[in-house]
Order: sequence, then C-alpha cells, then structure tokens
Amino acid sequence: MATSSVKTIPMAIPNFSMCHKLELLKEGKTRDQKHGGDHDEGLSYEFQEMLDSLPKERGWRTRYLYLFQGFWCQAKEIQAIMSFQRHFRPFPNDVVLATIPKSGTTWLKALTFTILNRHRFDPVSSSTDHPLLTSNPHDLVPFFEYKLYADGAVPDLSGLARPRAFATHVPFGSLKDSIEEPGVKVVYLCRNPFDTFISSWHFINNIKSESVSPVSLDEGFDLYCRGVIGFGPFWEHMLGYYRESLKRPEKVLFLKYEDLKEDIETNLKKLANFLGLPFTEEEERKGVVKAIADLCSFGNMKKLEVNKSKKSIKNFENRFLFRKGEVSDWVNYLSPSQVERLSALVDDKLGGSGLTFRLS
Ligand code: PAP
Repeated sequence: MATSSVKTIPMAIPNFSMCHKLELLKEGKTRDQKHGGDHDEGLSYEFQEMLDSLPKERGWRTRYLYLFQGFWCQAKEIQAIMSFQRHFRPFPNDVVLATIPKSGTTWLKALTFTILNRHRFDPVSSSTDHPLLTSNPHDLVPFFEYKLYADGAVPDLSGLARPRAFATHVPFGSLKDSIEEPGVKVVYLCRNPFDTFISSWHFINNIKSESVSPVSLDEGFDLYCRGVIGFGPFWEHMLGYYRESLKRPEKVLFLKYEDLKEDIETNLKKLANFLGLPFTEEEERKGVVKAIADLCSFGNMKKLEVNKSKKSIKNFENRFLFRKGEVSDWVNYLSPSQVERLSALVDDKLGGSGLTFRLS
C-alpha cells in the first residue's frame, strides 16, 4: 500500500545511454527481453534499473504502475517528473493547474486559459478567432509530465508569455519544492471519487495499448480502492492539496467539479479573483463571465473539430477527453456492494478532514 511519505531517489536524471543500448543490441537483446521489465521504449538501461527497484503493480494502460515517491505512476511519467523536479524554475506569477486524472482537467485548463488571456482574446466576440476554437486546452496549458518534460526533456520556458500556466497530475508532496516561489498559484480541481473512477475506467479502456489486456470494471475498481491508479491513491492526492489550501489559501485554490457543474459563473469569479484578475463591473455587464462559461462548456467543446478529430497528447485522440461530462454517471455502473466499499473507503480516508463530496 502506498504511503504519504515522499521518497527522494538519489540518482542522476537518467539520460539515454547509447553505449548501453548498443551493447544490448550487439547481444541481440533489448532491456525488456533481458530482464522482463516494462515494455516502454526509449528508457535508458540505468532508468530501467531504477524502475526495477520500485514496488510495482499491474498497470491500467501500460504493463506496470510503479510506486514512486509514494504515488503510483507509469515509467515514462516518472522519467518526466524527475526531469521536471530537477530543472523547472518557477516565476513569481506562474499558475499551476493540478488534478488527479479525469477530474475535469481539460475543463479547468479551458477556463483558466480564457480568464488569463481575456484581454488578448475576447471571449464575448470570439466567434472565429479564439484559440479554444481551434486548439485543445491541453495545447494551450501544457502538462509538465506529458508534454514539457516528456522523455526527460529539459525545455527552455523562460520566454513564455506571463503569467505562464502549466498543469500537472503530480501530488502536492512531489510538486511543492519545485514551485516554492512567492506568487506562484495552484488551482486544484477535485471530483468525487465515484465519477472519477468511472471516467478513468472508460478512458483507459479506450486508449490503452493493444499489448495490455483490458481492465474489467471489477478489476479496475479493486485496484482503485487499493489506491493503485495513476497518481493515486486518490485520497492522498486530494488530501495533499486540500490541506495546503486550508493552510495557505492565497497559494492553493481548491475547487470541486460538482460545484462548477452546479454554478459555473460563481466559480469563474472565484477563480478569477484567486488569479488576481477579478472581473470588472463592466465586464460583468458585457456578459464576459457567461461568455467564458459558454465557450468552455462541455457541449461547445465536444463539438469542435479539434476535439473530434485531432490528437493533442501522444497516445490518444482528443475525442476521448469528452465523454458525458455529468455528475453521478457512476450510478449506471457500480453494484450496491461496490458503492458500499467505496463509501466506506471514502469515510475511512477522508472522514474528519472536512473534505466532502456531492454525489448527485
Ligand atoms: P485528463 O485528466 O485526462 O486531462 P479530464 O479532463 O480530467 O481528463 O477528465 C475528463 C472528464 O472531464 C470526462 O468525464 P466523463 O468521463 O465523466 O464524461 C469529460 O467528459 C469531462 N469533461 C471534459 N470537458 C469538460 C467540460 N468542458 N465540462 C465538463 N466536463 C468536462
């Protein structure tokens, strides 16, 4: 079982070791054939050695998930996170959007990008030229671990327009040292664990590689309840950001997917205030808040060509990011005993923390 402690792995960021690879090729073996390791390609021999030292479990969309710094993670993501942790340098007004997967990341990216850039790209008269109409939110607010630092890259981010906005699924404990700069703001979007599980299960079975066998609902549910899901356990992910939002509300804003669904305009104002860019009375009169809500709505985004036919993140098509966008779809999938098990788990792990969910 995962622990909340953050274990630092004292090793250099592994660079792809060409010599080692050539040696293995000469022997006619790949690292996987030699040691029965993960099937991810492009990982150095040294990095694979490090992976072998970590606890592992069956993966959802790659062969294994590894327990890295106290959370479950795929090999390629670990490589990227290590590069991020070593090389990222925050600027004072950076914005970092944080979620556990399938909590509404795409939506939060769209809303935040539109708020931050509303004076460049007017959401009210955005009939044709707003970037959200032609780009998926994942292109506009890049992930540290899937885009910027993917494959161990070390990007130069100093020239990006300010405020810079980034996103991550990394738990707070593994993020905090990298963003320790006054003025950096974190927005966390949390979704109830029942819907998050169902959304994850659908998504992963849609995009997993063919070499990995499908995860049945029962098997996925058991893994989820044992904390074994990318960036999980979910309760530790949520509590890490929740507690920080209570301790430093000026640094971390904690939002809930269900609240956004119920009242998007109030939450948009909350988000804009937190980002230091409150809507003016004139903007409110002109309908800017409503225009942002409409532009970023599930119905609008799902029907855009870019979100139907393009790929913004390697390995899957954007259309898989827009399924139903509803609260309580879980009632259509979970058995009474599964509901009982997850409810008891939520009570056990989150009870008394103050963090509660609306499930319908
Ligand atoms: P990611 O973590 O892989 O980026 P993420 O965007 O967090 O995925 O989650 C996708 C979920 O958000 C999907 O939920 P569902 O499976 O229950 O349908 C998706 O439909 C939903 N979603 C995407 N965009 C929006 C939006 N604009 N409004 C509301 N929900 C949305």
